[in-house]
Amino acid sequence: MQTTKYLYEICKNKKCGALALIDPDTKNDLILTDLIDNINKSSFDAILVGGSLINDDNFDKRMKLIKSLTELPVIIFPGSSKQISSDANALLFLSLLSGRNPRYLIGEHVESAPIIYSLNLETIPTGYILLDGGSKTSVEIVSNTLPLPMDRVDIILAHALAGQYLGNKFIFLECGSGSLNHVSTEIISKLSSKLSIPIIVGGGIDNPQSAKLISDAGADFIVVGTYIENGASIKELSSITDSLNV
Ligand code: 1GP
Repeated sequence: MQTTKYLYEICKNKKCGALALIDPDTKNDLILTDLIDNINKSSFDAILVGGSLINDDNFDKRMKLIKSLTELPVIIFPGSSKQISSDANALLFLSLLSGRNPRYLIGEHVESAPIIYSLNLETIPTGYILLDGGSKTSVEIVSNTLPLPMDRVDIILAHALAGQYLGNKFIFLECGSGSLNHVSTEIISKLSSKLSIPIIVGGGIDNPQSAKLISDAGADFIVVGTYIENGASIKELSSITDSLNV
């Protein structure tokens, strides 16, 4: 099954799905094996792989390893056009809509398109909106763009609607890895009442209470990264994924 279709099926059948995020550059292979094992046993629906600062050799090598360790779909969440691998099931084709840096609106896309074509890799067009989660994140620094303030729901909604009208299949609301605050429930419920495409919410989600609030507000997927990488147990991770659908 195509990965986009698989994700849309989850939106139809679950209140909220769960995506695990692995940054493949910052750890050795032994830790990576343990992390994937925890993810496999904690009811996640897919694994995102990517990061803002990854060197190319490691990316390909670690993608292969991750793919060999899981039955879950593995989706590239690219920090740049260099992060492409034929081992992935699909790639989020991200447009950084909250910024005005042409490199992340079209530049990286043009550079990666011929490679994606030659690998016959499935792309998932995704409008990516960076929000101010209270700490300066790698995405903000590396992309040289400013996050949108979380109290400007009208502006955030305008960006999300523009993303939908441009043909994106998902809107990804991002507070950044390890952010102090996760996306507010006010933003999620406003956007979910206006958009007709699913919403992915990531950044700073590290407990079942927050995950449930985000799910109740109308998110279609949450993303958990730092909590997994900090060594959360299967029990702790399952308490998050379980809380999404009650
Ligand atoms: C970052 O949204 C993801 O791009 C996940 O954030 O690492 O804070 O879980 P965390």
